[in-house]
Amino acid sequence: MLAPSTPSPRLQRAITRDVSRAIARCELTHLERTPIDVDLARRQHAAYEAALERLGCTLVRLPEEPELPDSVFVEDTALVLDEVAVILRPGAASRQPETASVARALAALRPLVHLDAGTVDGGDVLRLDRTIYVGLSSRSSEAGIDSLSELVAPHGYEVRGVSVRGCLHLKSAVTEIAERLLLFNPEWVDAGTFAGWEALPVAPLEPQAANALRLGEHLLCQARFPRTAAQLATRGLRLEPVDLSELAKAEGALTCCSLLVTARSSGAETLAPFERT
Ligand code: CIR
Repeated sequence: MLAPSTPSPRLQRAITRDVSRAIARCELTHLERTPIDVDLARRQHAAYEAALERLGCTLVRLPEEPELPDSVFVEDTALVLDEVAVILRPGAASRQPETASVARALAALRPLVHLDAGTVDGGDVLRLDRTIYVGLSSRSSEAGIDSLSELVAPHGYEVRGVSVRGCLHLKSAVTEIAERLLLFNPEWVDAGTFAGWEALPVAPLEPQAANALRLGEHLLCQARFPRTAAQLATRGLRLEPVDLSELAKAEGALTCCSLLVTARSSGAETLAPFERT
């Protein structure tokens, strides 16, 4: 059980989607296929959603997509910035139909633009201030990065490609965990890429621990990586362990199961009332 927590300072919505009954047919790149217990995956996913709610998010829950095995991993379909939401083109063809329903949900919250060349998975996108780093992975292409760059440059963002190795996405290798602080796996990405940011390495026995989800002062981390959690605790981070071990068999982690949409202090979107779907 998570301890009661104060909400994140800025209200935000979290778009999520139920685990597909077809998840056994998910894309796999670095893992062997093993049986996935759909009911357990759904229970764990529900606990993840509950943690998001406890920490101040209002959920926008999209209905299950029975024919789209990886559709629970909504992060890969879009990049949400304060100014605009970019509807991406996932690198796996089986995942490209996932974007339509996410675009419909985002249309109420942000102006939309669409990647129109190449491919980019949201899991490859790490925004740090006004720089958007994109992993040069098997899913995200140079053409996609160029297209993204054209779409966000008018809003003052610079896009940079980043080499990654040995993992699915850039955010498998590195995530932002606190103010000017990153968590990373030195085997998969070079921390020197992120000038001006302190980078903590994961525990060597926990290579997949670098994917954590920052929610204001709180950090959702994966319960199955206690060594890394112990290191993070020494930094005074407010950890919220979550168990998504069943979705890990589909190469999913924490950031990939939600799209966070921060309420803007100005603009068309209003803070209340939040709709619940
Ligand atoms: C895939 O290979 O596309 C899915 N099985 C896993 C996607 C995980 N997404 C993410 O980390 N952003």
